[in-house]
Parts: sequence; structure tokens; C-alpha cells
Amino acid sequence: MSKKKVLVTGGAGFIGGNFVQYMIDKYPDYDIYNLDELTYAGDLIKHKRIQSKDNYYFVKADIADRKTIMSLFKKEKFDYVVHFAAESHVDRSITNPEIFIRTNVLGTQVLLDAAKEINVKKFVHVSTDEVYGELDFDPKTFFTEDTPLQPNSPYSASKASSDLLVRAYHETYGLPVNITRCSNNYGPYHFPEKLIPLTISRVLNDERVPVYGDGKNIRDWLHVQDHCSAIDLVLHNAKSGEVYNVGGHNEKTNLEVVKTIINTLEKSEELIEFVEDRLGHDKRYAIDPTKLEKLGWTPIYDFDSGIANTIQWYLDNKEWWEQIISGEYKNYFASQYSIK
Ligand code: NAD
Ligand code: TDX
Repeated sequence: MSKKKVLVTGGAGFIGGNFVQYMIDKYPDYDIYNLDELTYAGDLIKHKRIQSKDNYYFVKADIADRKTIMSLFKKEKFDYVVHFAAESHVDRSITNPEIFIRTNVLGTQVLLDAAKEINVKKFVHVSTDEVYGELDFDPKTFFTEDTPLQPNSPYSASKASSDLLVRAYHETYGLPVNITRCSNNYGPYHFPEKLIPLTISRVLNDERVPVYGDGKNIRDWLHVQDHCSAIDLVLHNAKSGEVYNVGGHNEKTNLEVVKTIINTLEKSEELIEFVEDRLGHDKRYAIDPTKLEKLGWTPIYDFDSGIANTIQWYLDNKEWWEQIISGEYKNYFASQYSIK
């Protein structure tokens, strides 16, 4: 039997990067292709450990570049596609929505066309709980796979649009697909524009931490390794056409998250600075993962062990994030926040 070829898009980013390493370690008999444009959010430093493995390949390409993507698919004849590549930061989508439509919507459509052309065996589209919009603060309410799509930000609208295209390629052309909708991830190589790594890096530098509004918005946190195992399970075991929510019941207010990090690092809560709220800030996300659990998924991390592990990782890997926050990121931070 010939080796399985797996194309991972966005494998130089946070979750895709963790997934590439997970797959290389778990499936030495698969060839893993990492396709990434290396935008501000992507780097290959994270793959130093695996770059010389003979089943790892890197392709620098833009998913919206139809000619390049088509010829790559025709040449390599991938068995599986796991699609992470996206513009992923809500705040950036509020200031510059256009690139989100190009990458997340058009880019996904190009990949679907290419996957259809070569009859891939499975196309897993990695999406987000944000496509469902927001929940109120009633702790008994959750997003299920049947919750209507009501995205509120340009980012989540672009992801919902791509979800609908994936669904349509299944219904119209019979492309074998799954869609996963995961809650907020955290863990190694999380880019420091997002709440958890932004807080860890700023607290370690004794800098103030911007908390939007009153800090009472709730997110449902999942360690990235648990997201990787969920996608692996869906790729191999899920029936084509099915959607799966991914989440581990770890709801926290933003203020709880920030205070946990500050207290673990034994710094002062006076570092917290309440700043202007995010436009259209979703109140609460919370996932009901029953369908995925029935497929056989069990997360490993609770929030306490996961955040402790993540803080330690940022302490042990300062050179990775210090290099990021000392570059172009400085201009981003200055344009985004009123604090220094
Ligand atoms: P990220 O921003 O860290 O990484 C995105 C990667 O995609 C980067 O390596 C970037 O270079 C690449 N990329 C961007 N535009 C590209 C293009 N046009 N062509 C090729 N590559 C391109 O994102 P992430 O946080 O790892 O998220 C990955 C996926 O998971 C996204 O689709 C996101 O919507 C989804 N998701 C994220 C979370 C989360 O909490 N971060 C939760 C649920 C779902
Ligand atoms: O400086 C900040 N201060 C703050 O209070 C930042 C960056 C965020 N926040 C708040 C906004 C959110 O309520 O923290 C919460 C988490 O914010 P982000 O880390 O930006 O994540 P979020 O907007 O929830 O989206 C993330 O989870 C779902 C990912 O970035 C998305 O790609 C994913 O789909």
C-alpha cells in the first residue's frame, strides 16, 4: 500500500503548527505536507525539530493562488487535506476585513476546487465556534452543531462563509468533507496578539495588560493538543458531511484568565488596565462537545493543568516570542492599544 499524503494548510501557524508536529510524531508512515504563505502569523522556527524528517515537506504558497494550488494538487495527489490556513485575529478583522474575505473565503474555495479535481478522500475544514455568534450568560446554554450560524465579526462572518462553501461542495459535488468548530485554543506557539500569550508576555516584561470592557466576557478554553487529537479522530473516523463541535467545558471570564496568569507568575494585579471594549464584542462562547465525545474523543487537559503547562512553555521559549514582539508587532500594538 502506498504512503498516505496529508496536506496541512496553515501549518506554520499556531494550531496548524502543533498539528503538523502531532501528525509527524503519530504517523511516521504518512507524508505530511505543510502549505503556508508565511504571513506575519507563520514561522518555520517552530518546526526546527522536524524539518529534517524525511516525511515532512514544506511548500510556501498562497491558498488563494489558484494556478499554484491546482498544479500542486495535480502533481502530489494528496489523500487528505486538513485546512487551517486563515486570517485568525478578530481585532485585525475589525480594522481590515478585506484580507479575511480573500484568504478565508476565496482561499477555501480554491482549495475545495483543487480537492474536487483530484478526488481527495477527506477534506477537514477547521472552523470556529464564533460562527454561531454569542450566547448570553445563562450557564445552561451551549452551542450545538444545530445552533444557527449568526457570526458577528468580519472574521467570524468569513469563517461562516467558508463553512457554507465546504457544505455546498459536499452537497453538490459529493466531496467528502467534515467541518470542526472549536472553542478558543491556547498552548505552545500561540501568537502574542491573542489574550493568553499577550498577557503572559506582557506580565513577564512587567507591562500593563489591556482587558476589554469590564473583563466579564466568557471564552471556553481548550488546550491545542486536545484540538489536534479531535481533528485526527474526525479525519480518520467521522462520516463524511458531518459537523463536530470541539470544546472541553473550560469556561472562564477574561478577567479570571488574566488574574490566573498574573498570580501564577507572582506579579501584581495592578498590571491590569481596563481599556475600550472591542466593537461587537461577543459576550460568551460555550461548546457542547457531546457528538464528538460519542465518536470517542476525550480531552487530556483541564484549564488549571493546561495553563500551568503553557505558562511554563512561554518561560522556557522566550527567544521565540521575544523575537516576535520586538519586530513589526510593535507597530501593530501601538495602533491597536492606547497603552504603551
Ligand atoms: P494563526 O493565525 O496562528 O495561523 C494561520 C496560518 O495561516 C499562518 O501560518 C499563516 O501564515 C497562514 N496563512 C494565512 N493566510 C494564508 C494564505 N493566504 N495562504 C497560505 N497560508 C496562509 O491561526 P490559528 O490560531 O492557528 O488558527 C488556525 C485555524 O483554526 C484558523 O482557520 C482558525 O479560524 C481556526 N480556529 C482557531 C481557534 C483559535 O483559538 N486560535 C479556534 C478555533 C478555530
Ligand atoms: O488585548 C486583549 N484584551 C482582551 O480583553 C485581547 C487581544 C483580547 N481580549 C479579550 C477579547 C476576547 O473576549 O479576550 C478574549 C479572547 O480574545 P482573543 O484571544 O483575541 O480570542 P477571540 O477573539 O475569542 O478569538 C479566538 O478564538 C476563536 C481566536 O483568535 C479565533 O481565531 C478563534 O476562532
